[in-house]
Amino acid sequence: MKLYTYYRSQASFRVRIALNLKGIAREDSYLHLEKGDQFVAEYRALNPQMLVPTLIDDGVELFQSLAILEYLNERYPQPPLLPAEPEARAWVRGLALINVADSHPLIVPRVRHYLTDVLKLSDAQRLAWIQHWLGLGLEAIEAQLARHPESGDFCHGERPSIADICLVTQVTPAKTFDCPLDAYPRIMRIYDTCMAIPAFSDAHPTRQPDAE
Ligand SMILES: N[C@@H](CCC(=O)N[C@@H](CS)C(=O)NCC(=O)O)C(=O)O
Repeated sequence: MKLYTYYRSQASFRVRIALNLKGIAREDSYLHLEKGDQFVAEYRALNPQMLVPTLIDDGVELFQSLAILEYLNERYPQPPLLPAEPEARAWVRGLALINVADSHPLIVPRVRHYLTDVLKLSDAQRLAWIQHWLGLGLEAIEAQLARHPESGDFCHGERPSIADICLVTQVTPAKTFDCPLDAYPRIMRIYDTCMAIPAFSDAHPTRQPDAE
């Protein structure tokens, strides 16, 4: 498998975790998003949205991290990244989407650049934007965990799922952008449990060969 990735990309981080959990080896191809590698014609032909990650499996081009996680889970079922029961699967997917669909899209590089370059926000205003949207996502995840009896060391049950992968990619930028985290004890317990697992810690941005 070949993964087009950038060390700081949270969407790439999700896919790196899933591949590690499944024990699938990969070759990484590094794109430097701040230098515009995603816009070169060769990559655009592969991923017209010009975003990372892209995963190539047996000639199949896969895009959008959550779709890639679902693909990996269907194609390589062990260990499972979703619970068995439909209700629990829906809950896990819902929790993941708080990060993937509602929080992370508001803080990606292209949005941050638009805030600064087009709307001329100051650094302080831009940071307030990032902290605001990350904070709302954290609040929602913490509230869902509080009312979910099956949450504990992981979001659901006794093993990591897609929800845990996406919880980790909510917390990591929150740490980078100095969001207060004291109000989220459930999230931080799960984050610490996950980061003690090599499949998660080896996938962390700081552990990638292209990290700066
Ligand atoms: N929803 C997409 C998000 C992909 C995405 O926005 N990736 C970011 C890095 S995390 C990117 O490539 N950004 C380039 C840019 O914003 O110009 C996914 O989950 O794969």
